[in-house]
Amino acid sequence: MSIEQVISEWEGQVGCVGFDHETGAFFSIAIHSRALGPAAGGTRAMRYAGFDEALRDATRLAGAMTLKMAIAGLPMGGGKSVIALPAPRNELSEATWRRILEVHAENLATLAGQYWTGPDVGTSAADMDVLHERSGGFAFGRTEAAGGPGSSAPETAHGVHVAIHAAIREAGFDDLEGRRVLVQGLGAVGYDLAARVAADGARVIATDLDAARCERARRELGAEIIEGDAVLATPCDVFAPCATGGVITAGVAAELPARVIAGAANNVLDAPSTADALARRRIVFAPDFVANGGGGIHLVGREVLGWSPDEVAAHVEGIGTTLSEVFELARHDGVSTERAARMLAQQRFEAPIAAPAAP
Ligand code: HCI
Repeated sequence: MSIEQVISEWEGQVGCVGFDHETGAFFSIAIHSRALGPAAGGTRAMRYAGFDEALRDATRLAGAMTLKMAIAGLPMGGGKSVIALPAPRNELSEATWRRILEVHAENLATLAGQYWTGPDVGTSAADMDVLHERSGGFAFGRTEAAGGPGSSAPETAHGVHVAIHAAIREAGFDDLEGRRVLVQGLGAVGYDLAARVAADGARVIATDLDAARCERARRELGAEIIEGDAVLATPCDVFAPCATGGVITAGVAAELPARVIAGAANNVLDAPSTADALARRRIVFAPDFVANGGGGIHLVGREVLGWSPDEVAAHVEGIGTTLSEVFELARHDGVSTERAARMLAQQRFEAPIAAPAAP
């Protein structure tokens, strides 16, 4: 896909694009909306096939952030940073990574608070410490040692867990005892989620590219480990995508042997219309921008709204109520849950709840 196509197919702005010759990293910051407050969304740092792919990811993810903030009732807009790395993150030297963070921090400073970042794939709370310090403060999610609220992964996993419970009720079963839950991706969020459903008595099936993570899940959670290419053909009650986006295509939706889809990955569907095929098969899909909102609730709740950890947890529990509204609206209007969630986000977008001023 060309850069012209990427830009012409979306409604936002690209705040900053740059290439750093010293490291070979490509930087982009997409700002989808600032209607509800400054744009916010994480910094994703990984390898991409090309700059157009990186920019496409930034724009699509920024759009998802707008929906995520609106439906969670948070006073922020949607944005995202994507850094296309010159080599896999774990092969970069400390000096190269440091330089990449410094260039990114300069981009954040240029945007002067129109966009706030946070952790995402390939960046950590420790990286937010650097970005916060070097940008003049425009990063959420610093370590507790640096005065931040720490990792957003536990609250993201908490929210997905709440979403799974709301979705299984919609699918007609009340608990996870003996149910097969397939977790795709055992990163900080996926592993935490797998532990939560294992504690509910679920039979965990898991996969990850990293053999050590799989081994740990097998040992600690009794997980059955499967190959990555077996994921979409493995029968399960709940499929929890917690790795990359775009895993559910129309072809997958027609065949997936699951009753519920609820996970942490952003943009799980390749297109919103793919949800129609899931609805036809009565597969209950918890839209990702609702299910994975716990991280944003943690970061914005703690750092913008001044919430305590308990208040954050209570708002994350609210994801269950929101999903019940989504399911109800989908049933009432005869539309997919994705469509219903977008309608609900749009309503909240047009009538934003009163909230303290954003930073
Ligand atoms: C996400 O949910 O994908 C990221 C959450 C977030 C919220 C606010 C700023 C940065 C990241």
